[in-house]
Amino acid sequence: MNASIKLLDLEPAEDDLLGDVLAGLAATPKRLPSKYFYDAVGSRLFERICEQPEYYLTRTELEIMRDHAEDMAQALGPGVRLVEYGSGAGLKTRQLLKVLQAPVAYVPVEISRSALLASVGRLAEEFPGIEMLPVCADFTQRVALPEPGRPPRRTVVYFPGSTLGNFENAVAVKLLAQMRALVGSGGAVLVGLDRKKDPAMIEAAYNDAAGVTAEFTLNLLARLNRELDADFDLSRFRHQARYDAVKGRIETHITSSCAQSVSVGGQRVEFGEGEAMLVEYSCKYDQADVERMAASAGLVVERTWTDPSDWFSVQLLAHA
Ligand code: AVI
Repeated sequence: MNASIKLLDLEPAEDDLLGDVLAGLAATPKRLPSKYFYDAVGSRLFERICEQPEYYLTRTELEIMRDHAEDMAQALGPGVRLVEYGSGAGLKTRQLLKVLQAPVAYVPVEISRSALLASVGRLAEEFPGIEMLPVCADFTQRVALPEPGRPPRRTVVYFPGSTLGNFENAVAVKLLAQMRALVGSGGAVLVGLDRKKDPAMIEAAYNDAAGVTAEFTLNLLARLNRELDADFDLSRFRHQARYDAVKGRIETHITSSCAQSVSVGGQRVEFGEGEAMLVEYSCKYDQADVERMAASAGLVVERTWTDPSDWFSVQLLAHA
């Protein structure tokens, strides 16, 4: 590890894959946690999703960062301790770090130690003037922040990618409230959120023609075969992603094509023909939704940046 990188290891609890999966399969209706999509294969497939022509989210958020990062840096001001939820491997973080005014530290918070160290190592080379203080922790839990060499003027949590939209509303509000407490009264939260729009366009983003999203979804079952010695026959399950316009979210299911019995961790699980397991929500927000969600967490929207078509948004939230 680069000598200038100080890792704070909060030793997050290991995931209980078997326990979580058996609990989800015992529930009615069945469900599986979307966090388990991201093993090595799933993470590579997600990168490919981001390159699909139908998946407008990543491209559009990057466009917003390209066009408005300087304005965001101005709004954040000098001397920021920038905390990122996730490993910060992406271009969006680089665009922000490039333009921040004399930031005092960059603090990525990530549960995977290897992903964290790999990405922060690259960033340290690119930004030798910024103190790198990675924290190995589960950002859904309370996190203690490391103190930089220079005192920060304010702390800002950066949470790009509409990842907040993968949490149910109540959980998303809880996470925002935790971020509010973490940054303190002078701090802020900069969050990327996908917009509500033409349902056909949203559905296409989660049903790309090349079938990469379907492969990503079904990799969850392949992972259970690999890690829990399960015997899911992937050809007997299909990916289904539908937009619920009332709830404003994509609901992704894995649906059983026939009545079948599967062994998972030594237990038998029965599936009916057409039975669907919920595996992911991807929530979409109009500005009123963002304001409501922020208010429920004790925050207000200070600034909003969007692309010219208003497909995606980056929102600056501060203490109410
Ligand atoms: C990471 N997250 C914001 C993606 C999304 O759009 O909900 C995950 C994803 N699932 C299917 N495609 C992309």
